[in-house]
Amino acid sequence: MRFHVPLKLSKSRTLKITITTLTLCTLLAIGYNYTHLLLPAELNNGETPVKVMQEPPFQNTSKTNLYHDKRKGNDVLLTLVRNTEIDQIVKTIENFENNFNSKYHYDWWFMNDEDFTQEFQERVEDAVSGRTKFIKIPEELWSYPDYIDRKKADASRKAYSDANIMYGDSESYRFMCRFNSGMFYKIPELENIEYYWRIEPGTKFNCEITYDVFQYMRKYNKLYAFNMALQEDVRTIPTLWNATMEFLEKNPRAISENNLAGFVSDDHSNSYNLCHFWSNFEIASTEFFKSPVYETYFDFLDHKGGFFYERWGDAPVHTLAVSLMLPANRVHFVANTGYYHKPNRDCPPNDELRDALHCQCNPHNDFTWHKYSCVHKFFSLQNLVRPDSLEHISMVYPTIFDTIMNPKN
Ligand SMILES: Nc1nc2c(ncn2[C@@H]2O[C@H](COP(=O)(O)OP(=O)(O)O)[C@@H](O)[C@H]2O)c(=O)[nH]1
Ligand SMILES: [Mg+2]
Repeated sequence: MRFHVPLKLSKSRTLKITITTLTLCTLLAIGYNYTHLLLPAELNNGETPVKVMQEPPFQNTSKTNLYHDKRKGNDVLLTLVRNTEIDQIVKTIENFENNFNSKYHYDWWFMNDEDFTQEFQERVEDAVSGRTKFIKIPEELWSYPDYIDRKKADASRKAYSDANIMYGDSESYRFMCRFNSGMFYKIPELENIEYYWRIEPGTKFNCEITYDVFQYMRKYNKLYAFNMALQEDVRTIPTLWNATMEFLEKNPRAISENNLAGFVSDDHSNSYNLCHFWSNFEIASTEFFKSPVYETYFDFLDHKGGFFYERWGDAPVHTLAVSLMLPANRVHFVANTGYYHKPNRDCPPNDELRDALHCQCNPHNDFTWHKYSCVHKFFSLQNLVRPDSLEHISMVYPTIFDTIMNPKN
């Protein structure tokens, strides 16, 4: 079954929706907190500070501050990891501390579906310059919902395994993808967390990150940040696009104006082009995921059963939501980090830029601007200048340019 949902709203339809929405909003505004609305107001592209808005997108309603420094938000580095991945995570922490966190000392929280061992906790605590927290995931966030037909799920894993699809036979991989899609922010410990930066064991950052990305996102009103983007194996998500179109047909208000629909579809929403933000690197506001629009979307997908009957990944699920349900200018591309997650690497192609960021990587191995990468689509779609040289960065990201030229020690 095909669904044709106009992902870019027509002018007359936009006008009708605007008038209806304005009327409704006026009525609802009295006594209704702004933070309860579906999605926040939008801004112009680029480095537009929050202060130009009439109201901040989300208010910090949390009573407790995580950090003594009140300028900081309740932001944490966040890692889902197994005890067996201790060596990989310690290496990643050391690398990330060198290139970012030794300047900012953010807390680093770890999540696991099992208890963390004493050894794991001690080695990790020694490596992190901020504080650490070790969280055992509640079982209800890492298991089958009762509407899933377990026999059908078993049969699907067998078929995926026979077809030699990566992680095809793995039950835990499916729990992990569902957890990362719509569960992690429901962990009670994360209730007051504003932005998180997801970091996986085994990943590397081979360039210096010269600015506080959390504060940058807050200042410029960004809700989601990515670094690499590529195409998904279609066999893992055969029905995800149609399920998403069906959801949007039932919930047209979930579609954002000025969205990134062109990032995920090349044929006016007939099909998914498989581009997704590679979510092993992800910085985002939990408020986006906690918003009614995302929650309704996740719940709809969860009832479809594709996390278990297929092998839906959290990357395409997050990407479809971000691309269709947020204005494009809420999305930030974190450039030039020298990021590595097997098998792809980022490495700034420009010599001057690589030197300025003390990158330790080979530009010939760069995937970010490779033709198979989806990153160029994000830029061409919006007619944005690529941040691929110092000159370009100074034009489009002047505050980031300043931090490169005057690095914090
Ligand atoms: N605690 C725990 N973490 C897991 C499990 N499976 C995957 N992860 C974590 O989830 C993230 C993604 O898994 P990974 O194996 O890297 O998948 P890939 O990046 O898609 O190849 C990593 O941070 C893993 O450490 C699991 O069964 N338990
Ligand atoms: Mg991984």
